[in-house]
Amino acid sequence: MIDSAQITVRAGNGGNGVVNFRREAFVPKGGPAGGDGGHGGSIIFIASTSVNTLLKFRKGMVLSAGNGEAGKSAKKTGSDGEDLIVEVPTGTEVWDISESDAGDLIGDLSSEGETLVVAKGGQGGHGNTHFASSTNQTPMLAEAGEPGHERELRLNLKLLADVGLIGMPNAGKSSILASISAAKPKIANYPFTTLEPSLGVVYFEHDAFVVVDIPGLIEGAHRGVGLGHEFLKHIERTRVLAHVVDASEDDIVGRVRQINEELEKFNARLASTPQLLVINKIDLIDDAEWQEWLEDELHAAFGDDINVISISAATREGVDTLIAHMRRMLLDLPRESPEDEPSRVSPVLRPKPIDSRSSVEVVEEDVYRIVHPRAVRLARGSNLEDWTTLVQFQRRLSDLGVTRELEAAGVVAGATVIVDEMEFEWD
Ligand SMILES: Nc1nc2c(ncn2[C@@H]2O[C@H](COP(=O)(O)OP(=O)(O)OP(=O)(O)O)[C@@H](O)[C@H]2O)c(=O)[nH]1
Ligand SMILES: [Mg+2]
Repeated sequence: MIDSAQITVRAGNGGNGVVNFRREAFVPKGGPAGGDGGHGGSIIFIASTSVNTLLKFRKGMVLSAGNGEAGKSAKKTGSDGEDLIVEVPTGTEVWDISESDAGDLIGDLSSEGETLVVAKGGQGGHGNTHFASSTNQTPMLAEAGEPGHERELRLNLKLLADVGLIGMPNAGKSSILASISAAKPKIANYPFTTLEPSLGVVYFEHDAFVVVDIPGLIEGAHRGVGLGHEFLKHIERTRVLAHVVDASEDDIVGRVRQINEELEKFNARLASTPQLLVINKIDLIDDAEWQEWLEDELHAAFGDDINVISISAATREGVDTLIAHMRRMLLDLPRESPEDEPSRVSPVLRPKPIDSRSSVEVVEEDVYRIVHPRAVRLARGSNLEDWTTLVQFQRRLSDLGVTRELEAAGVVAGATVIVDEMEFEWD
């Protein structure tokens, strides 16, 4: 089963660079002193085995990181926006679905502690100190911060079950799953009601674990008799097996043994998975001494250290104890050793470079738009209404190679040039 969530991630914008001059007595404008904007915070996912599901990512949720602060006077850089670090369950796949429903896989957080930058914060804009030169001691230009990266994500988590419910058909495995989780598996009084595995999340004391219910097993299941074989693989990686037996059947010891032989034949490792023996349907037994008698039988057959618990999925008798018992067994077991795989930091995913695109668009005859990202930020961060600033901006366009592109696109004196929300006449 796949747990899935769709969210929006919005990294912080870079802070604007500012235009500022040193104040000196008798000097109308001292040297440029406008500081740079701080960088926007990024959104970083970190894989954690202490989170089991994607439930906390509600539909339509927007995760955002802090914006960078604007630059200050005296060449002071604004402070950076705070990163947002979000724990996701180990095993989470991250898909970018901003452009298509199918999406692009941008990362797979498969080992504990692995991180992935899912939205990169915008760079802070340059303050006017950066635009000073030997010929220009009063730079009027400053750059706006780069917008933070925003994208739509789909998270997928292949739920790895912690506990597998096994046993003969009709023992009540699906009834147990339904009584301990919100799962709604089909339940009926005939064998092979369950045709494919279903999973449920069990909550217990601020914690959660995942239980899988598989079709019933019968003799020969390891060879593919019944439905068994195909589904035994679903419990190969569970850490605990809850072996369910119907209390009202005869020869309980023989039944338990038979299922264990099937497991052993399929995969020896399954036979050594810690087991909890669950005697279900005790509401059908009205003999007061029966339970004690059965436990003695089971201990005699399988040794004193087997775990046995008697319950009724129908009346819920013993069900809470069953949950606590499963949890205790899981706590006592080591996790699949994540230490084997050293945690690694994934490459930072940057917004797709727009460089490959042209810096100039022809809007209509004699109207051009500059889309060069740095030029746009410069226009946004400076006051182009001011004539001196505009002249400096045009000089800058030439340095950035934008003028050449405008000319190649056919711009002539008198044409309208648009940049960001500003329009001016080309001369
Ligand atoms: N009296 C009683 N009946 C139960 C109890 N638990 C389950 N049953 C009944 O036993 C029958 C089988 O239950 P399921 O939960 O479908 O059994 P299963 O082990 O999932 O069966 P398969 O999917 O066919 O392998 C149903 O009629 C249930 O209502 C119980 O504690 N007491
Ligand atoms: Mg079932």
